[in-house]
Amino acid sequence: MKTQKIVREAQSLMPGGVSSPVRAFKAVGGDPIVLVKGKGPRVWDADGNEYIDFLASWGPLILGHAHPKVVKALERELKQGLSFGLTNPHEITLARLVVEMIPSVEKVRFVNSGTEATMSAVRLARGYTKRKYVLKFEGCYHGHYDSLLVSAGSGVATFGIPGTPGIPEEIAKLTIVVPYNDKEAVREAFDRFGDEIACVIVEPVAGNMGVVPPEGGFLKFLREITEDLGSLLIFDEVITGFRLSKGGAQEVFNIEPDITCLGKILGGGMPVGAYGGRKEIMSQVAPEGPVYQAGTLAGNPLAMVAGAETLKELRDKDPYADLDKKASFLEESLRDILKEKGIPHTINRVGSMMTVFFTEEKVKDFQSAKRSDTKLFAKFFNSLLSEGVLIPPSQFEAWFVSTAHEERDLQEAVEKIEKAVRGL
Ligand code: KE4
Repeated sequence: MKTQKIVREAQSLMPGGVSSPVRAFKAVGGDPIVLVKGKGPRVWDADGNEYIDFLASWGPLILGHAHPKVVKALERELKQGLSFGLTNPHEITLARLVVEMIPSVEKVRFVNSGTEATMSAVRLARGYTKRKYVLKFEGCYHGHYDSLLVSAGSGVATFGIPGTPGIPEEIAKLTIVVPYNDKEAVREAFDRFGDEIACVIVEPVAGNMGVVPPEGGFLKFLREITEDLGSLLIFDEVITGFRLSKGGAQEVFNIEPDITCLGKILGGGMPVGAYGGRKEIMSQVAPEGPVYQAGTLAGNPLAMVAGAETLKELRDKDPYADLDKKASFLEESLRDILKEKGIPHTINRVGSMMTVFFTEEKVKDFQSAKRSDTKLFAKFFNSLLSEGVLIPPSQFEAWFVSTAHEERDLQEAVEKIEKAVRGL
């Protein structure tokens, strides 16, 4: 088996044999697969097995794998060189698309990952407000920046504790962690720390505890309380940006954050992150202002070109109603299959991102998500994999439907899911 050989060699050269922990399949057991090719809605592993893909590289591939327009644009640009380290025209093309599509963004800075985007946004918020506390939500993941890799402390609205070794508690203490969708807890945090909170950072639709939508005016509440108390509202739209609409979650929910973080789809599969907002805030970013942030490969021409082709396709084709229809078919079919088999479950879906939880209760925050049967999820994942369907190897992630998933692909996926569930 080529895969096993590759995995063994990888494990001898890289921690856990991976470039990112979740790829080691620890949450679902068994050997990870190694992917070598993607085309449209499908991927192939090192042993030639084919999968209908709902991982979509964790979200970027809303147009499917190797979209012809993206590949052609990269081939053209490649011949011009790979990187210059000075401004290139493609940065301006992508910046103009971001400003045109994301309602709250007047100016944008490109970085190389979602983590860099959220890290820089928090530093900007602290620099702009001259305050030090950050408020985040349990179960929301914003990349591996120290101040955001913080778990909830004991009791509600208290100081955070390090989410991993290597983060000094002095840093974790500057982050307050409260439950998602819990307005009372947010109010309590502001009662305690109000005029010292630099920013509230939130996934406007959570994707990292599995999909959990905002409830009962949660986002409007965050917008109002931050406005009233002089904190900045940061929308981490690394997943939802260009996923839920051309203007991301902020367009769907009609809420304008102060800073928006972007990534994933923004690069169309190439490494790109960004943060942006009103000119008045972004003018604080070096060299225009004093808040420092930099990056050797930021604005890389190849990455800019891949992102621009992707966003142009989304802007011009506006596929969101169709994506919603396709994902609704997948959701309803999955629901019927699990009901038929008598398996307790709940499915959360917003547009073309969804998660099935094996629990009967409503999943509205991380605690309820964690009460789902993750052992059954692991069996479900591996059963699907052996039938040729690839979903994220973790209960606390989102499935993604792309424009490349045609009806026949979804029908085939449903048949495979039906077979996989029969075997549970
Ligand atoms: P990156 O640094 O991985 O590009 O982005 C960090 C990040 C920021 N904000 C949100 C809402 C995110 O979802 C992410 C990264 N997402 C995870 C999975 N949901 C990436 C997969 C991985 O860690 O390997």
